[in-house]
Amino acid sequence: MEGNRWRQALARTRRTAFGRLASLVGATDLSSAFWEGLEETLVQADLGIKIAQTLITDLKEISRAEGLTRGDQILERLHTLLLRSLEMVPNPEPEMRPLVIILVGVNGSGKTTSAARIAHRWLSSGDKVMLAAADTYRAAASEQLEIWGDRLGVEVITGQSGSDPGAVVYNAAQATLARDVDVLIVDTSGRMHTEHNLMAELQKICRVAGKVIPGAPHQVLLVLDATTGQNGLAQAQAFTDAVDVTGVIVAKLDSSARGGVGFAINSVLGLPIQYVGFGETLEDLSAFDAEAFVDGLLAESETVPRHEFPAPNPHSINSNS
Ligand SMILES: Nc1nc2c(ncn2[C@@H]2O[C@H](COP(=O)(O)OP(=O)(O)OP(=O)(O)O)[C@@H](O)[C@H]2O)c(=O)[nH]1
Ligand SMILES: [Mg+2]
Repeated sequence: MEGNRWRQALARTRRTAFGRLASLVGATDLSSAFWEGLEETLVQADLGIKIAQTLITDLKEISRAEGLTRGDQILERLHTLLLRSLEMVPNPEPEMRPLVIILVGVNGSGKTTSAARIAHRWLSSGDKVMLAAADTYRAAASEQLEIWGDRLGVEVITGQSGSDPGAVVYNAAQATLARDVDVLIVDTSGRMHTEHNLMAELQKICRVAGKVIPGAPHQVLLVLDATTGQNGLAQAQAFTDAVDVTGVIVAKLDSSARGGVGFAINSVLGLPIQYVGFGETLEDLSAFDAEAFVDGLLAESETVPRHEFPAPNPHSINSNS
């Protein structure tokens, strides 16, 4: 995804939180109001109190050590520190075939939509894809995935409503082998982090996949709803405890004013952000790009202070004088 799309995707977070930086930076000296305003901005973007405070402490230290006096200088350093905090790069896409990818997460986080978008990605790279509707709880869930399957031209393995999701995964894994499928993408039902039996069910789904296809699942992606911010992170922990999650999909970045939660994912969950979702179409999923992410958040606030605008060139042929 090019820079513009990232900026669009992050517009809400930028406007609600980081947009304030422009006026903060406009005020020249590094007063206590400046630092408070900066910390508030970071908290409002939902980076989490701990990260926000660490950033402020580090920035104050840097400004002392380097003798910085202007807001724009601090903003530059903030850019660097934010980028550095996104230390975990997305995992390289696994090369083995068949590849099994399982999507997990709380209710409504964006799993099914993400399953379709990931299918679209693999199709685009020339792989044969299959979808498994292991969400057998809601009758409408399989249907939703089948509609995506139709649109993508991809076979969807489903089960009876209320049936064992492990059985769906078993059938899908068998079908993957039988039909020489390259990538099997498993959509699971949403579950609350407190539902221990449903967490155990996820473990079973993973075990079943591994019994049919050795080494599977190769990717377990935890789908987080960016609009839930830090709250979503607290819930996510139960998933990383239950199964070997390999990475995070941050969905709904476009609807969120809490995109700053992205900065806490590495440190809190110990996981890389693999993809971000920024809309409802098949194209609206992108591999995570730390630089574009930080740029998208800070874009509009990187204004040149008034006194630094270049003086008009008196020799310019466009000069009015
Ligand atoms: N704006 C926006 N909407 C999204 C994004 N991803 C998902 N959605 C919407 O969020 C809603 C829920 O998405 P689903 O993919 O059905 O979520 P789910 O996790 O499968 O939900 P359950 O199966 O009920 O747990 C749908 O209306 C999606 O269109 C995104 O990146 N941006
Ligand atoms: Mg779903």
